[in-house]
Amino acid sequence: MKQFLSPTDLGDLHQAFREALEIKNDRYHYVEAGRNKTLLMIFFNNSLRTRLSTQKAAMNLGMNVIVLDVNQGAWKLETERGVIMDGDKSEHLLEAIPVMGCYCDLIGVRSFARFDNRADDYNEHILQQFIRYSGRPVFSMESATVHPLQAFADYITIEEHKRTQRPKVVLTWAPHPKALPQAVPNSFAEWMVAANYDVVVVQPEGYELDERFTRGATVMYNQDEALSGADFVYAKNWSAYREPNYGQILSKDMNWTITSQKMALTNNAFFMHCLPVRRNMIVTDEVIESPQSLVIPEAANREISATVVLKRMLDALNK
Ligand code: AN0
Ligand code: CP
Repeated sequence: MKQFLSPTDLGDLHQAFREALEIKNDRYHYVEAGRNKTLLMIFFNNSLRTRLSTQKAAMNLGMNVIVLDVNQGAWKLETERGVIMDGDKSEHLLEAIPVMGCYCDLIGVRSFARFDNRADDYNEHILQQFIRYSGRPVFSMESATVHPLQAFADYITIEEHKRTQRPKVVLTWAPHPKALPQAVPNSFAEWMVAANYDVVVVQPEGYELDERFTRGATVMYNQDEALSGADFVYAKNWSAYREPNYGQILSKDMNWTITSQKMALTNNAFFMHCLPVRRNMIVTDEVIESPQSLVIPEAANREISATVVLKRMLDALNK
């Protein structure tokens, strides 16, 4: 596996789930796979889970790890070609990327959508430059439009907890004070459809996601109706995708917060969120603290999804 952006990079998801369980039972089983190999993790944005779980995964595989927070300690990077660099940016990404590639074997990149220009974000302008110029296999640690390590961990979590073969999985928008990317909901919808679950995406008017990610899901606007009979409720905020409102907040309607009353509409559903979560905006204290809440098992599975992905990438390197 030379890159990791979407479920198709993994191939058969059932096989990937079996590998995940194998690693969960014996997480150091492949500790020789990464000997004398170096993972470079590059963060353009903050992170708690991705940073820790991906580093832990690399350590499970015996890798060396270098972490770079681009905005803390590195030179400020220009990302556009053709710019006269007379401002505060000392280095261009076009030199920085191949240099970074010299010191490692695999590269993980976190670079959120910037919301300046939808086409740049949806072309994965930053990540694609890493793929093109680093000379190394690259994986997304949440890039502009996708967060596959999260969606893979969510898929593992649902497989572990589902009570029927084909559960109803509802992805619902919820309110948040700041504009957030669509990466998490895009990947979640894409992976849940790929897993062949009964997938519903529900959001207020104007918050429809890119259809490339929701194709195969039922798109709805009435949250109560969507939640009816749900086996899993995945709450997440995102900003508008559609033009001319790309990246904007259109609603902060607190009627979309996941409460115990909302959960009572479901089939005793599990509650999920990728974290970090704002309590009593996205979800009430009561729901997130309830026995139905899977937020911690999901986070724990980030180590597992990352171990499977890094192992696959190491296998490709060692071939
Ligand atoms: C980010 C987002 O919504 O994409 C990261 C989630 C994993 N969340 C925030 O910035 C709060
Ligand atoms: N869920 C997730 O990716 O969290 P972080 O932003 O803390 O890495």
